Amino acid sequence: MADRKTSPTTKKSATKKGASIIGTGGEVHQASSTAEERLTTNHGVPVSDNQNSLRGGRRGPTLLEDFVLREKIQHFDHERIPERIVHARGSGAHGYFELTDSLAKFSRARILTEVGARTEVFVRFSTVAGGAGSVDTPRDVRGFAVKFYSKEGNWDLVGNNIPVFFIQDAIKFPDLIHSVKMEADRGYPQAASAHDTFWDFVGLMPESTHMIMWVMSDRAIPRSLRMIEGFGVNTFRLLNDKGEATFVKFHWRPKLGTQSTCWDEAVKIAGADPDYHRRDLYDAIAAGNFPEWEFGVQLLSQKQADALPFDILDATKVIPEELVPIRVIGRMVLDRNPDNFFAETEQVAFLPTNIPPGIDVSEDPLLQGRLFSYQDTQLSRLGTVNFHQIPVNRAKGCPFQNFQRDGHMQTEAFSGRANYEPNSLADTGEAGGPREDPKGGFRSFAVPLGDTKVRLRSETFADHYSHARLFYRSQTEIEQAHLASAIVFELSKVALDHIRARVLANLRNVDETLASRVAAGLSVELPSASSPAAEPRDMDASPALRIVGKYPDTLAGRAVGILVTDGADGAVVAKTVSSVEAAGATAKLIAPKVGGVTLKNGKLLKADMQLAGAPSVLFDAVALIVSKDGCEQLLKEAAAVDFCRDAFGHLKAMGHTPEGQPLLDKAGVVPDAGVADISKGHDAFLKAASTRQWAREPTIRNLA
Ligand code: HDE
Repeated sequence: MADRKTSPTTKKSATKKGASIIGTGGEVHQASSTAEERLTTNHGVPVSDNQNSLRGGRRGPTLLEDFVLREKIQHFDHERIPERIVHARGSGAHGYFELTDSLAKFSRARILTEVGARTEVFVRFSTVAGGAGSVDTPRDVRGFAVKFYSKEGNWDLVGNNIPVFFIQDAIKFPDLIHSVKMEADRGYPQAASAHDTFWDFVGLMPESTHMIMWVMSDRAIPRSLRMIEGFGVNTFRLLNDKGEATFVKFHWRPKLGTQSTCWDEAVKIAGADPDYHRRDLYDAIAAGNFPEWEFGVQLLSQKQADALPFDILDATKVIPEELVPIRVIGRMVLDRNPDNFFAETEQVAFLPTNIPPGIDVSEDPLLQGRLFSYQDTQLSRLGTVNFHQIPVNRAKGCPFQNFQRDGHMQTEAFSGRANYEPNSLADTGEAGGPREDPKGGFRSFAVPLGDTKVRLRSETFADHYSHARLFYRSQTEIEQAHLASAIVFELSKVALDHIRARVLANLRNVDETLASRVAAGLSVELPSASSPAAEPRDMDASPALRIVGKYPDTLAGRAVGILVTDGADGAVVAKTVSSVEAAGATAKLIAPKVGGVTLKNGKLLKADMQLAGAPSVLFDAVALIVSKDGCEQLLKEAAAVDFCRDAFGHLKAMGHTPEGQPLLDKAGVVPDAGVADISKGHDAFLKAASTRQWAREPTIRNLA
């Protein structure tokens, strides 16, 4: 098959070799000189004029006969396909997975047993609630879907950055999603959970409480897609050669650690750069800063699972790492941006049913529903049963071969007469086609069922609060305050009092102090507690559920914005840039005008960004390297004052030269450990920049 990766017209600019010629109407054409560069219709007819439609006279009507125009416009009219009903907004990347530790004792899947083997992957990160054109930084769950092109067929691990889910049974999914999406009559809010219908659903479905703790935590406002954890969420099984089963939970851990934004910052980023996460991922990969994750598993025997005080088939429960440790068995590196967003990121179709032999599903009722939903949704999105033939979806690690034929957009021309099985055509020398493989093929674990047919939730799913309590109580004080404040924010946007009251009544079962904090933050009376279906239990705290303090402080993979003015000291600028880059971060020079500034030594310094388009929310730390006159100019510039005020308010490290002090004063910046004079050295600034200044927070914000 011809290499379709690049089309001649996009890869090689016709302007290079093509000559400009004057058209009949005096217009300029870029003419091709070779057949390879020639613009054609979709059917290969060379196009002579791509500027003018065919008309009855120079000023006359357009003719129906113009098939070049009609084909082009018609194709354009159909360029959009239905966006995903959930996870519509996403960003993708290619990379590889490498196994570092064999799970041969537990699984016969080659991808989990061939140590050192590299498997190609395609990953798509996403938000859940917003449409495809929504912003990147709302408070939301992030999808973390990985397609491994394994030698035994594609394996899709379609996970999230949060290890639990809102509901226990797939039958509630449409209700959950309807409640969080834009309200049915008014068509808003977009990409936001802070509204009546979502919290109405939450209050009426106490099983969502644990997930609510996670979604109201800072994990739902990540700093970067390169810095999120990932989880398979549902419990799966591994099957070994002997047919023995082990339960498994899958985990991704980012090498750069997990860091989040502040809520006020996330809101402002949405305006400053709606593509903040997409750009960050693309730029990092383009610059060779390849994001990397460790891949880990939690393994449990049936006996261990039975001994747990909760049901591992219930996706609203987490198995604390302190109870069942994570065994790291591999790593994933994303090292290539997609060539084409639509062809790859938009058309990629993940299916939880894509699992190679040696991995199997569990009876988790949420997962069971997912097994149907994804295949089905691809049909409406991609429009054909042959969506597996789209290059990004193809089984690349091995051939696919069966007797399924025809259908819309069939791109394979299968040869031979055999399109059924069994057949005996091979006996006569013809191609008989593939045959089943009882030994190596996919087999399901022989799960004993023997129950009666019922529409009932198992009583082992009844406890809706213990894990929510575990999560809340395992957080640091900072994180607890953020979580409580996030609930206050969201419930403050809820207009109906009874909805707020019901949520508060449920929160009392999680933790009395949390409920009181939220009630105080709303300035409403605390209602009496709701009656739980099962009495919540106290569990041992799990520090692994925190973000703060979980990963080492680092500036690696982050960005520092350096605001400069005319007359700035070039030596300090150069030293700041080099020390930031040596710490593994990106340095961006920001100036009042993008052309740059004239330094103290008279040299011109080009800027990367203009101040108005580079607010400090886009950076992890900032530096202010200005002259006395330059600072005076900035005092009259609201964007400069906001730059400093926001950096301080978002708990960022701020480096500055003494000349910048008046601007810091005007912005209300109070000296603390995170505000450092860099005219004499960068150590204090770099140290502060590798984390947030949590100690500052109580001085600038009234948290719940
Ligand atoms: Fe999904 N989900 N989901 N989901 N999900 C989809 O499939 C669904 C659930 C997740 O980047 C859809 O191809 C049901 C849990 C991700 O393309 C759809 C239920 C988890 C993505 C669908 C769930 C996820 C999707 C929409 C409840 C974490 C984006 C488009 C039973 C483990 C994949 C599509 C991508 C996408 C159904 C719950 C993760 C409609 C019915 C739990 C990361 O089929």
